[in-house]
Amino acid sequence: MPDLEIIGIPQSNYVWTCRIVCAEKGAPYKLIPAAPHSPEVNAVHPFGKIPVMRHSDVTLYESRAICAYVDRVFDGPPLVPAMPHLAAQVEQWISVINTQIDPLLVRQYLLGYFFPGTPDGKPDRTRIDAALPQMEKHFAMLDRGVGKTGFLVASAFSIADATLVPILYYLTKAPESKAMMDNARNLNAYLKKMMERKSVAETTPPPPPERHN
Ligand SMILES: N[C@@H](CCC(=O)N[C@@H](CS)C(=O)NCC(=O)O)C(=O)O
Repeated sequence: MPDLEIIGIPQSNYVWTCRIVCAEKGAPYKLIPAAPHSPEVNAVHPFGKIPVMRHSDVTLYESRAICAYVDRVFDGPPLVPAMPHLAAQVEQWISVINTQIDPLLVRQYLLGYFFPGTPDGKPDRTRIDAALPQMEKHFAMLDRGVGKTGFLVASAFSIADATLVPILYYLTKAPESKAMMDNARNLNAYLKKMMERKSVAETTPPPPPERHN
């Protein structure tokens, strides 16, 4: 029985990121599918967010910290390059994904479809429509980012790719973002290739229902 536990429901983009990293490293782990703010999660994360991690007497929260820990503790290919400027680029991507991409594309736009919180359960058009004008810029930046090598940093898979791929996958499940993905040639090819990667394919959660206007 592996003593590494990744705690959080598998549909969460950040739980998926951690699982991709475990798979890349060949790190055996147990997935405990706990919801945000459940007792298992609250015991570790001060704000009740998923994922959290337990490994022997080490507990961690925040996907970035969990991925860094798994990368350093387990064998397998390094998921942050050794060269300082490339390692810094990985950090730069993770930071911009966490502070710009995820808040707009996931929390505001996608959750406006999948967890709208509207009285009738219909998509929250106000929230979605407010996100749309800024989204083109995000897609253009990401399309440029993967255009050169097919990876976010240098020519190898890194924690930055593990952080981006789940978000891109979910963006293909809502109409406007799917159209933007279809128009972003590099990003489209990148996602297709990443979805075929063993670590991604074997951790992909069951698909959410497609959402329409
Ligand atoms: N910065 C955190 C973000 C984690 C996060 O936002 N998780 C979501 C699920 S994808 C969550 O727990 N949401 C519930 C909430 O915010 O209350 C990380 O990288 O782990």
